[in-house]
This record gives sequence, structure tokens and C-alpha cells, in this order.
Amino acid sequence: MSEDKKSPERQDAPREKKGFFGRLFGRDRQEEQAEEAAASAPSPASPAAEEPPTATAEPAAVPEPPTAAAPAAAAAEPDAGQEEKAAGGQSPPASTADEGEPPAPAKEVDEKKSDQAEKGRGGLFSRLKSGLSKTRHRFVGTLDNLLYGQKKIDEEFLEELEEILLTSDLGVQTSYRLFREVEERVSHQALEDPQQLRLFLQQEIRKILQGSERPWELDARPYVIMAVGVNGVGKTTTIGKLAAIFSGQGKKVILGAADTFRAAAVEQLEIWSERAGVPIVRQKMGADPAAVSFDTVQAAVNRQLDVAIIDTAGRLHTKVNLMDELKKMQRVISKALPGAPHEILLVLDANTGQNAINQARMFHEALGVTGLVMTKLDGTAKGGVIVGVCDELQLPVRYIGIGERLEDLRPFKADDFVDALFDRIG
Ligand SMILES: Nc1nc2c(ncn2[C@@H]2O[C@H](COP(=O)(O)OP(=O)(O)OP(=O)(O)O)[C@@H](O)[C@H]2O)c(=O)[nH]1
Ligand SMILES: [Mg+2]
Repeated sequence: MSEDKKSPERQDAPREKKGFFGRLFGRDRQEEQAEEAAASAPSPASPAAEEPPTATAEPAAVPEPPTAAAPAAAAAEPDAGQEEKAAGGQSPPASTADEGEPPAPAKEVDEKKSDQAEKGRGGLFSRLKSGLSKTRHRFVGTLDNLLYGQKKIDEEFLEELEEILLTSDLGVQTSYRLFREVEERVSHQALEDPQQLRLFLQQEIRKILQGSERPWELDARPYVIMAVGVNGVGKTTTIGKLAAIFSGQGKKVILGAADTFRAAAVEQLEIWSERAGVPIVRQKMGADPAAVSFDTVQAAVNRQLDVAIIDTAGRLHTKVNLMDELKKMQRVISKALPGAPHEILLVLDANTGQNAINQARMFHEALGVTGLVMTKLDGTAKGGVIVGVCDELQLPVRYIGIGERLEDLRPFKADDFVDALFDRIG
């Protein structure tokens, strides 16, 4: 921690921070409690108990056999209607020139620079920029206010910077690390100009995010993806969009409606399956999610499909029994196809701020998450949390969600993200 390096005047800062952290974590707990209350209301206590035993497609060797399984043949066939074009295209490579250039002093210069960036990247970048506008205002906007007219980096400036970093939702650990690095450079006179500091932070955040931009190779056939995450983060929507994207790339996709807690959840996935023109495996409400997963994978194998994507119920990471059920699904899937699931895709909602970091830790610990999707970056000022998640978890971010439209699920490009985030606010 940075306290040991501080001057006596700055010894007050930790006390302030304690109050600040108290508020921070208090808020997260409230959010968790609200989630818990919302989640516990509609879910039947034990879906498996409601399911009458029928002939099962599951091999006897499975340790915790699902109680029921409709045959894979019961899966709905592809619906030809309403197919949407997938937004599978990647953004053009982003410029990383920002860090090497002196910061533009005047607003006109900023706008010109921004216009040039637009031309190079087209409308996708501008959509990302507008999606990230709330986060940009909260973090970079506040930072720019601090930097405005500032000639030198002094104690007072550093204190304000520390506060900005901590309130930016980058995550406590990441904020402290970045702040310590700034302090270190300032104390060695390696960072003297406040404008250099903007470039330094931009560069550090870029490095963190670049570590999580890794190619997603679907290196098995069928490639089985199990989407997990707490209630309402956007799992089903993301699965639907992914189905359309993969299908648009010529891959044969099947969906598994293993969120059997709510009838509406199956219907929601069915609508997406129709839109994407891909089949879906489903059973009635309350069926064993592991059985649905098993059937989905078996159908993908039998029909020689490329990708199977399995939806799961919104789980509270604090409820161990629910996490156990996800583990059971994982085991059952591996019985249907050794090596599967190939991807445990954790969906996180940027609105949950730093709580997303806790969720990522818990899910990773329990299931071994292999990839992330960060949704709803458009409606929140807390999008900085993606930096904390990447820094602490070091997991690949596959896609980001910047809106409800199909094309708003975008492959994660660290350079585009950082450029959009640090774009000067006109
Ligand atoms: N603005 C915005 N809304 C999104 C995004 N992704 C998902 N949503 C919305 O978030 C809401 C919840 O999405 P779902 O896909 O139902 O979430 P879920 O995780 O499956 O929820 P449960 O099944 O209840 O656990 C829906 O209204 C989606 O349209 C996004 O990137 N931006
Ligand atoms: Mg859902």
C-alpha cells in the first residue's frame, strides 16, 4: 500500500479512504442483498424434485444422474424466419499513437483528432464511444478536470488523483497499484508534467486490457460453451447474440435451455433461436438443468454441429448449493463429450461495478472460468470495472455489450476500448 511512502500530512488520507471504502462496500452489499431477494422469490427450491422420472439419455456412470431427460430428438428444428444478420465483423485496428503524442491543448484540436480517428475506424468506433460516454465522463472527464490548467504534480494533486482512481470503479486493488506507480514515478522525477500523467494512465490501462484480448479459437467440434453468471446480467441475451454471430460465420449452432427455473427463460431463448435460425434443446420448466445440458451436447455430437451454447439460471455466487448445481452440469456435460465444456463463459454486468470483480472471483474459483463477456457498458458510469476484472482475473474478455441490439455485442478490442474511453470530451 502507498501509506508507507506518504508524508506526515498525507497520513490523513487512509482514514478518509476507510470511510470511502466503507461506503463503497456498503453499497455493494446492498446490491447483493437486493439481488438475493430478487433471485430467491421466483425460483422453486428444487427443480429436480418436480420432475417425474422418465427414460434418461444419461449414461449410468454419471455420478449425480439427472432425474429426467427428454430425448435429443425432441429438440426444435431450426426456424427459417426472422434471421438477423450477425455483427461478426471486427473493428479495424486501432491506433495506439495517443501515448506517443503530446496532449492536445485546445478543444478544436481534440475534435479534429477525434474526427480523424472516426474516419479510420468508421461508425463502430463512434458507437463504442457513445456507449462508453457515461464511464468516460465519470473517470476521464473527472481526471481532465483535475488536469486542466495544472502545472505541476504536488501533494494536493496526488490526493485528488487517488480519490478519482478509487471512485472510478477500476477496482480497489488496481486503483492502488496504478496510484503507487504514479507516486513512484513522481518521487523519482520521472513524471513531472500532469499531462504526461494522463498518457501514463492511458498506457497502463491499455496494457492491462491488452492482456485480456486473446483470440477465441473454437478448437473442438462441437465446441461446447456454458454461459454462467448471476441473475439478469445478460446471459440469455448474450447467448442469443452469439448464436447469431456464429451462425453468420457459417457455423452450425445449437442452444440448450438449461435455465429451467422459469418458463419465461426458455421462451426467451426460443425467441433468440428463431432469430438466429438455430435449433434449441429444451424441456419443461423445472426439469433437471444437467439433463438438458447432456441432451444438448449429445444432439450437437449426433448432428455433427460446430457449437453448442448452454444457458443456465441466474445464480447467486453466495449460494453454495446453486454453485454446486453448475458444477454438476459441468460434470454431466463432460460425460456427454469428454473435454467439454470447452468454455465456461462468465457474463458480468458492468452496472454492478466492483461487485463484478467479486462475482468473477467466486465463479472462477468454483468453475474455472475460461472467458468473460461484460454487458451493459452503455448504460453505466461504472464501466471502468472491466479494467479491475482484467487486472485481477487475467481472463480473456471475449465480447462486450454496449446495447440491446444484436450488433451491440462486440468482440473485445483493447485498443478501441481505451481510445474510446480516453477520447477527449468535447
Ligand atoms: N443496455 C443493455 N442491455 C443489455 C445488454 N445485454 C443485455 N441487456 C439486457 O439485460 C436484460 C437482462 O438480460 P437477460 O439476457 O435476460 O439476462 P440473464 O442473465 O439471462 O437473466 P436471468 O435469466 O434472469 O438470470 C435484458 O433486458 C437485456 O436486453 C447490454 O449490453 N446493454
Ligand atoms: Mg436468462
